[in-house]
Amino acid sequence: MGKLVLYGVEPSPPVRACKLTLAALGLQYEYKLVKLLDGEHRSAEYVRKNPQHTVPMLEDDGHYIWDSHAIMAYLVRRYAKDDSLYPKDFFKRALVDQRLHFESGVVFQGCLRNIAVPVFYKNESEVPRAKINAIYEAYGFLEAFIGDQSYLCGETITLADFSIVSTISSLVELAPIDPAKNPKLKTWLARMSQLPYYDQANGYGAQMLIDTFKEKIKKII
Ligand code: GSF
Repeated sequence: MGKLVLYGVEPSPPVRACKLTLAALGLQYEYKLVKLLDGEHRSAEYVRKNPQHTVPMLEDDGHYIWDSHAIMAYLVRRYAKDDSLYPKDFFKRALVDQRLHFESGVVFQGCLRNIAVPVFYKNESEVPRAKINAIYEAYGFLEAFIGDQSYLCGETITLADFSIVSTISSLVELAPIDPAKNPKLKTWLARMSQLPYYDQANGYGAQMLIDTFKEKIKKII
């Protein structure tokens, strides 16, 4: 096994999803902080490795892999002792994949980035109500996905849980989960936060992002 290096920054949800996966797998890795605000991710050296200049990025044995979902799936395929986090069974894997794509398109891009980009990069301090409503719509979908299960894809934890908790835990201040409307989502989030490695891998970074949102967002319009 080569030395694993994760490039990232704490508040980033997809970085935290990778940290959860690495912790769940018990893998040792070096963590390299990429100072996004100083533009480190746009340096010639970083762009040579990842032309999309995003974090997270994983380095393994001279290979560079980015997009959290690709990184998490790679880590399980390569290093996990069993396939429980990302089952080989066709139907079980299709379900995990559906949730991972849901995180990528609907939750991360459609909810979180849609709010964060104007706030962080254009200094906007007002968020249109429609963007908050999009979060509640996503909560509704997740409520249905969880159903009577303990986790998003059944009774055992999968990569889908790590991916989706990274974003949802960052949105709960902007859109508090109403236990009357989304009881299953609320219980699932509480269950996830009980993981022994949760705070270190996700909780602290989520709070950092929440604090920045609080500081910059003055009003929902
Ligand atoms: C998202 C990566 C991303 O946008 C994934 O890895 O899951 N779908 C991808 N990362 C942001 C940081 S953040 O918002 O989490 C990033 O790297 N932005 C800097 C840039 O230049 O895009």
